[in-house]
Amino acid sequence: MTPSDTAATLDAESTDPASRDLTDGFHLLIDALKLNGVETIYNVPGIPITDLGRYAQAEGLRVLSFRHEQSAGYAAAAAGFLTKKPGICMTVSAPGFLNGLTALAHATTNCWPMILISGSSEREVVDLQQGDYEEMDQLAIARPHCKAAYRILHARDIGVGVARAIRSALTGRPGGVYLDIPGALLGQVMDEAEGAASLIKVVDPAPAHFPGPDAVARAVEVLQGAKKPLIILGKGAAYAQADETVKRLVETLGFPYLPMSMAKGLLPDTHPLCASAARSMVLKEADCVFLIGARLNWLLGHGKGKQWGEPGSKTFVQIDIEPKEIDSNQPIAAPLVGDIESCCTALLDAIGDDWQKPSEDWTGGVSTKVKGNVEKMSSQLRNNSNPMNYYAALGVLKKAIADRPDTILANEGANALDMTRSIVDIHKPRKRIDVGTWGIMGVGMGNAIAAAVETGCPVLAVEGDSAFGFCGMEVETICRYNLPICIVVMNNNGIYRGDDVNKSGGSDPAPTVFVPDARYDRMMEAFGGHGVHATTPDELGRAVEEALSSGRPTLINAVIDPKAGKESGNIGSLNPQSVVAKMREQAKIGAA
Ligand code: ADP
Ligand code: TZD
Ligand code: MG
Repeated sequence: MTPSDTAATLDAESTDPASRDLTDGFHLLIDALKLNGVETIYNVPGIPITDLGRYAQAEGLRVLSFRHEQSAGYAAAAAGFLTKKPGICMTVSAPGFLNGLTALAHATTNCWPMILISGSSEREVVDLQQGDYEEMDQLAIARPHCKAAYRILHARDIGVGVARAIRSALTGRPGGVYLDIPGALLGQVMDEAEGAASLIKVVDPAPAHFPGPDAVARAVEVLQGAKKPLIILGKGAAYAQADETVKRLVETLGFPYLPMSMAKGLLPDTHPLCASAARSMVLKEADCVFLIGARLNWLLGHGKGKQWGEPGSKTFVQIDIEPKEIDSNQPIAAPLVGDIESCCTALLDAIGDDWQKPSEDWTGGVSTKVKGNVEKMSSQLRNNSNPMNYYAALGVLKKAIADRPDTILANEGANALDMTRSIVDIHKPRKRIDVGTWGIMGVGMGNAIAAAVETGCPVLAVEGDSAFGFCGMEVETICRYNLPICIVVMNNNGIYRGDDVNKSGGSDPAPTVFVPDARYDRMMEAFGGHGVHATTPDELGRAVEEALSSGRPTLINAVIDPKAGKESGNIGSLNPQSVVAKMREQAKIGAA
């Protein structure tokens, strides 16, 4: 501890509100967060925020300490998605701040509300670059990676700073906000009554945005004109918590729909209009695509290319709260700029009793395709291959989630992600949380912890062995807080596959390969949780059932055939090597 840090740290007696007529930066910050409904802080302690965590806990906030800021930040981001309130992550300066910054950028990219609060060195020293302990111009570094960034220099401004952070995170398109807290701010004192009067309770931070009547009429006309319409539900629709209205709209329109990864369960994946199992067919054949809280970004091939059929064959309708999203990739014939609830309600009000659902030719054709593909898949899931492939293991996990539909599925990896997404049905809204817009590894434990903490529901975390490695130390956090999380590590000995070889013939393993037959279950045992080594679907099924019914922290090391995975999972076409291979193939054909 530095001398200035000691000076800034107040006597522990000051946690007793009755004995105070002065308040300080620590307590004003805590009071401002509490006044705005914050209940949980995800953090890693250290100078200058150690006492902030202690005082926050003393004042009734739940303060969860992680082993690495990145996981604490991912948990805060996930909390934002699940609760529609900003998740709060708290870190120390420079390195702790940078560790949390990836999560802040991830939250912003995913349009989730989150606030990263980082302690920082004094501005005077930072700006003259005089070499303070963990010195860094954090505000400048954070700014390009988030929606807004603020620094508070005076205790009397804490109320305004927190209010601005909360409103910025939530209003319009949600995102990450950075709040810079110099250590000296926390130690500032002021009159308690004046301090209390300076706090702001944010009123209506995410006001309803109604689409104009012209926009609604235009959208109804385009949708009614479609012969082969398709809805794509995105995680913006899941975030919006307009579940009943979205369901009513989809069913009233009678359009087949495709849920994006985290929109799965908004309507159950087993719903008669769900077209997930006919994805290629509907993307190719639809003449009108109605995007509800989904962007035409890389995850949808930017709305063009082979998977989308003939160029120019589609008309797009889009609901989004962010006006600049419209026309970002494809021309949008009928934009509805507003929040999901208001836009869907306006559409429902505008489509009269004379609404014509699409023809049976289209919807019947889609459901026949779905049924055929679901049947094909179910025979693949009933296999007892030894070692297990992804189908064998996931058939069991699909049943576990169907039996307990309140379980939240956290998921990451490459094959472990793509196969789980396509095999495991989700039955309720916001019950799946994964790698998001960036396809980022290492979010699994933060996502799982936030899911358990924020909802109280059991969590099943399906993790590639590589993905788990980015955040695995958080099993200690899970055990420490005794969270109802069952982790299944799909252990195929490596990234994508575990059977690659070093082509130089040298003794180093190939770059994508890990220690073979590692026992991840023992990591959980090291901290008092339950570890299971599962080599068959039966063993896996029993262990998952026991974990979900007991709520005991559990890690199941599921042994997967090292040859079972595909390079890069479903996104091999994004690998530059696939372009080189195609060019070589064409050159060979040309030469022959
Ligand atoms: P996915 O990856 O599931 O396709 P995206 O993250 O690409 O979803 O898109 C989510 C979209 O939802 C973003 O463009 C965001 O602006 C929008 N959005 C977020 N919240 C709301 C809301 N309450 N109302 C309308 N649109 C929203
Ligand atoms: N680093 C980060 C932060 N995000 C990434 N997406 C990657 C690296 C690259 N990457 C992927 O895109 S998937 C993956 C990596 C390292 C791991 C895949 O291996 P896995 O899953 O064991 O998690 P499977 O089942 O073996 O495919
Ligand atoms: Mg793997």
